[in-house]
Amino acid sequence: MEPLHHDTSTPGAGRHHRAPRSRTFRLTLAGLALALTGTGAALTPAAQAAPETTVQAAVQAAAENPYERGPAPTERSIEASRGPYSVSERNVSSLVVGFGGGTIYYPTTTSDGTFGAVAIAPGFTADEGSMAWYGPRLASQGFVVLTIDTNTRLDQPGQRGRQLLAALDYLVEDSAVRGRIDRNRLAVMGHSMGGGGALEAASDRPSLKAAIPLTPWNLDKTWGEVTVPTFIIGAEADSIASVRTHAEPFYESLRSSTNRAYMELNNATHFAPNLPDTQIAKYSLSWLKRFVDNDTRYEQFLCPIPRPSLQIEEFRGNCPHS
Ligand code: 9J3
Ligand code: ZN
Repeated sequence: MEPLHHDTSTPGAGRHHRAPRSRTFRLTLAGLALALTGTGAALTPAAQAAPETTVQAAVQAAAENPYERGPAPTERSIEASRGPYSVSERNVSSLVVGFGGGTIYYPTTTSDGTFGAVAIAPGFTADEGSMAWYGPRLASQGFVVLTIDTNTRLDQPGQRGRQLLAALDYLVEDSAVRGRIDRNRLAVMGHSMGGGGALEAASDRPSLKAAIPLTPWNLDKTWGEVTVPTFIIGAEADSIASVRTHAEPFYESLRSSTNRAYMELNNATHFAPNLPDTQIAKYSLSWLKRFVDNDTRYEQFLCPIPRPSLQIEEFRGNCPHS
């Protein structure tokens, strides 16, 4: 549907562009600092000034964003069906407490630091298989992903929200991959009642870094208490969770001071999020990278606000701000 009002920001407002920094550069920082410290003792204070300034600038740059993973993105890389990381999988037993089990998809390497993590819930009557495509798609770009089954397939959005949070707790506290995860960089996604659950989770746990409700369904229409950066995706032809009574009012109820965006898939149905979709993938990835990894290299895909296209009926949002 067409927006009642646009929330696009002034071009350039709140944007900050920085030159991309490569991972290799950061990995060599410690060595660089050590080398300079070692030789520094023999130098006069004047001679030290230049290299020390260089080191400080470099250390500051790394400290500004220690969470970047993978090479600088391109339109092609965010649309690709796989990113740069090889992906491994682990089953999570349905006997686990707090949610219904599921599958963890994670970057195989242990030589690239820790990763952010995202728990993903399915919709009413569905199981984790309906969300399986997000696992390797996002993990291969540098996230630990847990697609969950709910305790029962009839669980409502509030229950799905609590189960998403239990799944994140399990990931960072008990899972076999807990050592690979940065416990302070967590996100939730979900489809339909699972998307309604993602909103519930964001409302209940403001420390989350991102929420992405996909054709969300919820009886609660007002989410003004949410401060987690939230990207809502609706489908124009959704007759189960119509954008008029779900995705759009959910988005509009978010405060404009909250990082928020709304994308509506042109001509798409309620079940569009259950099959690989380039628009969902590229903008969800950009949202997770921008807000879970603080990776401003991905801001170019979110700001200026993407224009409508054959695939996108409309896009609303405020450009990412802190
Ligand atoms: O999770 C969903 O697909 C919710 C849509 C639904 O069936 O709601 C009706 C009660
Ligand atoms: Zn619309």
